[in-house]
Amino acid sequence: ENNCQVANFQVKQDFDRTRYAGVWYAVGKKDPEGLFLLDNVVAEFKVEEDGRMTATAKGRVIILNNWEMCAHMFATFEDTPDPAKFRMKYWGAASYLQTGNDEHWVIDTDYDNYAIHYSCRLLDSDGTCLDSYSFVFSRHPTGLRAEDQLIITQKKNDICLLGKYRRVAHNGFCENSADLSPQ
Ligand code: AZE
Repeated sequence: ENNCQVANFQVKQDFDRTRYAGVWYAVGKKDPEGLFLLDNVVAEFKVEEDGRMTATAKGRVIILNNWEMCAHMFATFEDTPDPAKFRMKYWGAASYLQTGNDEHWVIDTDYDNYAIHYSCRLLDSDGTCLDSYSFVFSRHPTGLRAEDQLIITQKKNDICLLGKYRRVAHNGFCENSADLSPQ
């Protein structure tokens, strides 16, 4: 029992960033407050030559004035004493996209099929989280295998977000839409 204290949330033991690298399709998400990636979210993690983790991500967003577009995002990760906990600095290919510095915790992954990530943006004075987001990732755009769904449900419960996720659709928006941003 962790009483929803963020400090007590368990993360992946002996996290291996090399095995985590590659493409992940978001299949579920719990949104934070404010603007966020809507759907068609695909992330690609890399380990650079100096060992640091980086990522790119794409996803459909609607920004001011109801402008729908595919956001092309970049991220660098700062290591912490826990190998599964990072600080993620991120920015958009275009200046009107979001920039930020968020926690990036890998709660669980088997590296080959599923991963569940967690980020608390605002900690309450009682140690619970006031504003969080989380992605369930799959190596397969079609979704999670039945055997992985049970694990993910358990992990959602462990991080006090059970029932707060939505399915993330993949309909090719970020492949078919002209992405006018550089790179
Ligand atoms: C994440 C993991 C891979 C790298 C990045 C991720 C998060 C990106 C965002 C982007 C928000 C963009 C908005 C634009 C208007 C977690 C998928 C960068 C949170 C809201």
